[in-house]
Amino acid sequence: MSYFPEVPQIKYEGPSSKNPFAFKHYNPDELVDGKSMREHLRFAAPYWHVMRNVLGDPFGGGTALMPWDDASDSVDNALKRVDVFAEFLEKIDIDFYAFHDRDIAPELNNLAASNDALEKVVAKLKEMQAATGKQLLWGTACLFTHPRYAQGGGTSPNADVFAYAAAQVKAAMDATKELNGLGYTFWGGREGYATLWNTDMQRELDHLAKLLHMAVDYKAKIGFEGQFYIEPKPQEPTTHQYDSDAAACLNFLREYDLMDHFKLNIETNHATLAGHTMFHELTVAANANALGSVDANRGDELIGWDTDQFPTNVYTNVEVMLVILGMGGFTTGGLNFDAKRRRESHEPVDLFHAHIGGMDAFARGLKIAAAIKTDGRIEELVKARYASFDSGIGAKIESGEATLESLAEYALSAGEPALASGRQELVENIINEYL
Ligand code: XLS
Ligand code: NI
Ligand code: NI
Repeated sequence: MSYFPEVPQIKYEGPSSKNPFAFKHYNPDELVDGKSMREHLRFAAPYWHVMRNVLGDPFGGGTALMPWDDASDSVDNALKRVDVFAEFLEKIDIDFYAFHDRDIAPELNNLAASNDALEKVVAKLKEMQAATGKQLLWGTACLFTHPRYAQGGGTSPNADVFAYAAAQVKAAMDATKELNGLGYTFWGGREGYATLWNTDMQRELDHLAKLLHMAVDYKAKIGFEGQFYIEPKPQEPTTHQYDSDAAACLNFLREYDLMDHFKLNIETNHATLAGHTMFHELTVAANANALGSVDANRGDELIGWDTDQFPTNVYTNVEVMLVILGMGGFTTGGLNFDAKRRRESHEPVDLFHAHIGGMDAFARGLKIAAAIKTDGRIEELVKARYASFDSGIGAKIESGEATLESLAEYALSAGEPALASGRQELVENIINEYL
């Protein structure tokens, strides 16, 4: 039984191919910088967008055609989706996936029933993994959809809600461990606030840290070896999300003594919502040795929300891959397409067009980033900009030998500093040689 009968196995056909169901640039076994593209890019498909996103927007309901789905909350329906997802992963040739507990299994009338449903679907996912070799990049708990989480999960003013959230995190961690997940993500769904007039910010942050410490303890207790991630986002759904950007997350992790246990999962559209480039957010995380994984998507310059579009901007992908190559590649993480089709692209085949586009655009990003690295001219330019710190007074500043007094004395005799050009346009020209 095929759920995508009109879609063949997607294979690499090269840049001259006009076949919409073929990769033009993603050639999984091709070596780039000594590693296959498959190993570099570690693509993952998110269950929530591929299997559960009906493509609604604030002004209208879902449009997505899902002929396999009876739209019910039954466990049977959930189990059937696993078969559909497996066919999707196989045909598109994506090795990893990610999920929220409530994407894969329904939320039922009470927690025990929901936990039970989750276990049943996890058992089926385990079979699917064994049969296909697919791997779980990360799991997570959905602490934002149900009305009980309207005022937060770990930051809810209601202790019973906190307890419910903790129970869900526990079950989702159990599920992730059972599936040998390589990671577990905390995206602060509604961990933030709308107005400070009704909010005790300090107390909420303390509670969030408590929840994360409980997760760290439980992780050790059950022997789950996956990597924990925090995923920054500045707003949406709340006005002020606590995990607003990479720097805020790092500060939170340091303040609450969690730095050893977490890395960051950086999402492109969240970076732009925070008023940063993805390049900036990745660099902040990588500098702290805390860049773990990527939610690869993009926003729309003209719409100010998390549009979660497919990452087809090659320029951005070059920047992403430069940072990833610079840190020596992913370890537990990968490129998770936290992206959905436009509401107008409602046919099942559009799932394939969407992912083919993202994979090809990232394959180009990887190849161009590797070429720019090998070329070395940009690296040289950057090095040259800081050359005055390599010796003399600059070296003394970096080594800590210099003091305000010694520098004041130096500046008096050295005269007015002579600046060299930043050469931004030259750098941009070199990048465009490769695009
Ligand atoms: C929402 C987030 C979410 C996380 C997983 O904006 O991107 O999808 O990745 O909870
Ligand atoms: Ni995300
Ligand atoms: Ni997002």
